Order: sequence, then structure tokens, then C-alpha cells
Amino acid sequence: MKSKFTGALIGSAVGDALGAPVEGYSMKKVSSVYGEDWKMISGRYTDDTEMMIGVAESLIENKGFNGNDMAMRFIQNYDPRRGYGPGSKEALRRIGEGESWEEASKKLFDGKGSYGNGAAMRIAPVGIFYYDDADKLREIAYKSSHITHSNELGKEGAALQAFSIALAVQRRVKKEDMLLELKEFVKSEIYKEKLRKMEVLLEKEAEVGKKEVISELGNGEETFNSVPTAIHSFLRFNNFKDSVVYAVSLGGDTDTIGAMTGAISGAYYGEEAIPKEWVERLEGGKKGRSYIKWLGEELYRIKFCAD
Ligand code: AR6
Ligand code: MG
Repeated sequence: MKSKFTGALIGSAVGDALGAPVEGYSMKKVSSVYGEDWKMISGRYTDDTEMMIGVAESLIENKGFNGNDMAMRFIQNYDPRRGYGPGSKEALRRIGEGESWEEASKKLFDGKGSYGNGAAMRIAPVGIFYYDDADKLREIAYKSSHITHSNELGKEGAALQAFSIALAVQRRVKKEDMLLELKEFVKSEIYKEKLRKMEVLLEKEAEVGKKEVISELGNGEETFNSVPTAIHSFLRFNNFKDSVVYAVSLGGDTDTIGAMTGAISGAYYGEEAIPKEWVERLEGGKKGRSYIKWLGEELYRIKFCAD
């Protein structure tokens, strides 16, 4: 179980770092960069992992959700060079200037709020910490998303990603049956529709289906065009490496789709299943790979060992 906790967080960071150098590239261009060997290029992670670290730190410090504290951690950790989405950046700026975390994100996108994947990309700590309680998981996924993403679709996509991670931790149902549970979990039609399409796509050969996966599920920055793609990348293969390589190979929002696929796969197969050469290449330093592993261990300790 501990290896699943650390695997989800390290898996997410590794997927992010693998996708980062080719963010926004086409399928063809990604393949020209990585070729056949898929060596990690720089190992530097992006906003996806920086924000995931903030979520984990806040859950650990508060032994659960505290909106104001989580928002403050996002602001403290914020490094503009990591490539934040404009919506998230603006929400954090507003909170930094004194607006409440409940109100700031509602003002974005003409009052509709963001449905970008910036809430789902950082959700792994919520998925593991609340893996055994679907209602609580949904509640905390929504609340933690709301700090930057108030649009219902942004929140629901984050909850769907968190629930996929939870199912991966549990290993209660077979991989083939995960889709059924996910369908029951989601409420809005757009996600239900994507899950139906996924079923059809999973029956096709991986290479043949790639273009179709992109047109049917998407590879963009919107939550509904990336979370289903990550779930699909996880379900299609039976090991960590193939899933994450596939996710990044689709092009588009590669760092985030890579991160989300890595989080589910890491939770399912455990930390040992993540290729060593990728983990060793992942950036070190104060909040680097050892720290990310420690965050997973702390969440595990609080969940299972603390009174
Ligand atoms: N209406 C129209 N477009 C929207 C809306 C909306 N209500 N919401 C989101 N978008 P953002 P994030 C589009 O800015 O989710 C990093 O590269 C819009 O084009 O809230 O934190 C990460 O690696 C907007 O700019 O930021 C992720 O890939 C975009 O969705 C990504 O950015 C992203 O939403 C995360 O971005
Ligand atoms: Mg990113």
C-alpha cells in the first residue's frame, strides 16, 4: 500500500517531466523527439507537479482539507517558470491580493470559471488519501479544485481523475470493470459520453486507434479533453511505461496527460514499476524526487499509522 501511495505521486511527476519537453507538439513531432528509446530529456517538472506538491503538503499539515492553507501553499510554491495556465495564475494572484479562496476563481472566464485541467493534474494526493471513501473523495476533489477552477466540468474532471486513482489503489475491481464504476461515478453527460467512446476505442489496436483517440477523447487543456485520455492510456496497457509513453506520444497537452496517466498507473502498479532510469533523471533539490516520495510516505503514515 505504501508503494501505491508513493507510486501515485512519483508516477505523476515522472509523467509530467516526460511530457514537458514536447508540450503542444503533434503526434509526429513527439515521435521525432523521443524516437524508440523514450529517454527522459531534462527531468524538470512543471506546474502540474508543483501544484500537486502543494496539495500533498496541505493535506499532510492539516490532516485533511483546509482551503485557505492549500491556496497559500500554491502561492508559496509558485514559480512562474513552471508554465502555469493563465486561469490558475490569475486565481492565485487574486488570492495573494486578499480575495478569499472561495470567491477568487469564480471571476474567471467571464464568471463561468475555468474548466482547464489544472485541478485534475494536481489531484493525485486526494485520490490516494481518500481512496476508501468515494463521497469524501468527491467532496475534497471539488473543494481543492475550486481554489482555481470553479467551473463544474473542471471539478468533476478532477473528481473523476481522483476516483480513477482510488480504484487503482484499491485494486478491488478488475481493470476491465473499472469503466463501469467510473460511469456510475460521473454525473455530467460529457464525461459519460467520453467513457462510452473509450469502451469502443479500447477494442482497437493501439497504433491504429491513436488518431481516433485524439479526435474522440481529445489531447487538449480542457479537463474533458484530457482526463478521459489519461484513463484510456492507463487502461490500454498492462505496465507503467507503456501507458505513460502512449499518453505522451499522443501529443497536445503532453505533460498533463502524462502526469495524470502516471498517477493512475503508479497507484495501480506501485513505485517499483516506474522505470528506474526515469526516476533517477527526475529533478532533485529541495522539492525534488526524494521530497515527492516523502510526501507519499507521510500521507500513508497519517492515513494508516497516526492516531
Ligand atoms: N471558457 C473558455 N476556455 C476555457 C475555460 C472557459 N470557461 N476554462 C478553461 N479554458 P486555465 P489550468 C481553456 O487557464 O487549467 C499548463 O500548461 C483556456 O484556453 O484555467 O491551470 C498545465 O500544464 C485556458 O487557458 O489553466 C496544463 O496543461 C485553458 O483552458 C494547463 O496549463 C487552461 O485553463 C492547465 O491549465
Ligand atoms: Mg504543466
